[in-house]
Amino acid sequence: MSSKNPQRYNVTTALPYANGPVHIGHLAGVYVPADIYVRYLRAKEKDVVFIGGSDEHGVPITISAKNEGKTPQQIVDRYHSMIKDSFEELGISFDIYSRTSSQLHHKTASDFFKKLYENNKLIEKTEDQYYDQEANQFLADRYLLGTCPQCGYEKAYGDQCESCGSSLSADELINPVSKLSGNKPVKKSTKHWYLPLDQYEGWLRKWILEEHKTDWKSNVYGQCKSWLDNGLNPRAVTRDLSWGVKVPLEEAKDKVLYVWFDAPIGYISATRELTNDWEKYWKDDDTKLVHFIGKDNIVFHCIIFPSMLKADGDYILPDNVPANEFLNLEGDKISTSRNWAVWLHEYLQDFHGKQDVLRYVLTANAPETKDNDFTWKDFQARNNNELVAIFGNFVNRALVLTKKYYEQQVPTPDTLTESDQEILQQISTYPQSTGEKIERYRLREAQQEMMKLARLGNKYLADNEPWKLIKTDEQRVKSIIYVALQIAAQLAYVCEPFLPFTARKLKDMMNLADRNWDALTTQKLIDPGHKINKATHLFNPIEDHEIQAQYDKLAISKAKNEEAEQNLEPLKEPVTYEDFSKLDLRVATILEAEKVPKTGKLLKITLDTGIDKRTVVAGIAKDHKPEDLIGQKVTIVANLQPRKLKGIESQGMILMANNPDGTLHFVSPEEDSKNGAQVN
Ligand code: B3M
Ligand code: ZN
Repeated sequence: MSSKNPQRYNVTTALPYANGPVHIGHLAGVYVPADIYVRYLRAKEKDVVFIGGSDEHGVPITISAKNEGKTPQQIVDRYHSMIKDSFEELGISFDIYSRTSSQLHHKTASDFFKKLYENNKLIEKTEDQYYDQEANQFLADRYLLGTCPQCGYEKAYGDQCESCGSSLSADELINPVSKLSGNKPVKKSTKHWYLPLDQYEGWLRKWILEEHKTDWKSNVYGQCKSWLDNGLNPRAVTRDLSWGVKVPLEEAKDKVLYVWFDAPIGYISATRELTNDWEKYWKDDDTKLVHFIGKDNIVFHCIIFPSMLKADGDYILPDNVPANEFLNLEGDKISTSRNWAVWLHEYLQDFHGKQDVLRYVLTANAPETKDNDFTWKDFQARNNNELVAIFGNFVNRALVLTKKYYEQQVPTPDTLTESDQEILQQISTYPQSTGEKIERYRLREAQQEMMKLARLGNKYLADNEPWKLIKTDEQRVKSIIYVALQIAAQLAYVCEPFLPFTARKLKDMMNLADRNWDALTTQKLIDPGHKINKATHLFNPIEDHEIQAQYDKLAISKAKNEEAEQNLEPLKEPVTYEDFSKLDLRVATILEAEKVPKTGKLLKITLDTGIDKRTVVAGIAKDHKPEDLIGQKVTIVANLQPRKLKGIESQGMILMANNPDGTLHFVSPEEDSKNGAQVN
């Protein structure tokens, strides 16, 4: 366990796949919270490295490349620079934003693998795996499509069914086909290397379920506990792919490291690229290692990567992994494929100069303990009613009145009333009350604390109305403006982790030097006579038409998605009459139907085919109740090879029309058709 008073910090952020731009979900989940945390540490002059970079391997990238007719390198080059530039413009202040296609990363990752291999920390297994003879390629994960054994969904992947969410292994898929050629794959033996996670189960239970029971977020702890309670299995760390980090073994020349093995090592290679002193950030117990990620990456950062580090033996382990939940958009899941997102690079164009507004709204709605929602209406309201009307209004009044009454100099206060003293005392507590929340990764609460300071200032001026009092009690106004400027100065420092662009502007306007966060616990941040500069507006109202433009954009995506859902499946390749004539299509009638237990979609159906009575299993339960089917005339493929579905032998297939909206309808012959009649 790393020390309670760390000498230095190593803060990493999930490496986004470089096969598309980043969106507000990524920012709210990972990058804005991480940046707040790091900026706070830097304000305390801590030794911190802030690590980011692009994840450039993995099947998603090769599929994007294939779809676009580009090479994987061209895909990652395009998106790596787009992502890097947009993070920079939003003020995500990485010390380095690296990439896993770099040579240094390939060396670091293959050396990491080699050390585990040489220290016998890996197990080898030769197994039969699916292989596409036409594409001349093994079919890993997303390259395989087939029927889900759990729910009958016919486009499940080799590693996961997106319909019922089950995680699958390729061998469980029914009737698998290659996504590359559409052909039925063959089995071919291949050797892979596995990390024996099961051997780390005892240690992980102690490290997570005991040592981190109280300091890790409940959503993280809970997911780890369920993974451990389900038992861990050896996990393949190599793949039969060409795009990735080559496995450094003579016998594995045509294999690469599994992307989730190499990607977390990207944090280490990026640190190596940043500083020769990298080892003190990865191998010294006086370093506090924190991984900022989204909830879908918890198992990789809390179970798999720590087991890799443990197996190596020289590395420290993460002190915390404050994973956030997901952010939705206008009540719907953010989706890259359905273009249902607010893309960071587009936001920066549409709302130029309003980086802090997005940071503020995403932090105010941060999905820290549960999924949350972003709406453009809320975005506009928070800008106009909080940033403009409270934060900006207060600062503008304080600075404009200082110019108007005291030629931009901080006045010497007259006697301070009790409430003035009370206010000055309160101001001095905000750095600590805000900092405590940041250190516990409660960034939404921390930002609310910062805004309490702005509300305090706004209320102080509204209650004291110096613009009226100036006519009757000039001495009193000096005290009021003096106190107001102390609040504004404190706000300039305390808002920096959240609103870095605003903090810079406000410090410039108030002519403030940088200060260590711990030196902010004072009742006097600026002295009488201190010269301030000209005030400008920190925030501007967002108009309805700007928001409407965003809703119009989303409406186009929505329309396109609905249209896409109407779109029919593209025609398959032409077949000869001979091919067709091999099918024996017949009229049949349903005699009985019942649900197959523990599946969402399967029905067991007894048919009268005119030739025989037989059982067929069909994935139609979502659209058809068994009791409604008795007597239904159907068309079947009567000579389909029988196959087992959930332990039941299915002797044929009932033809269904698969509507674009996903509903299934019978292809029924006319009522007076006879059972057994051939369909040509
Ligand atoms: N590339 C991004 C994701 O799963 C994945 C993170 C890697 S962090 C080492 O969204
Ligand atoms: Zn399924």
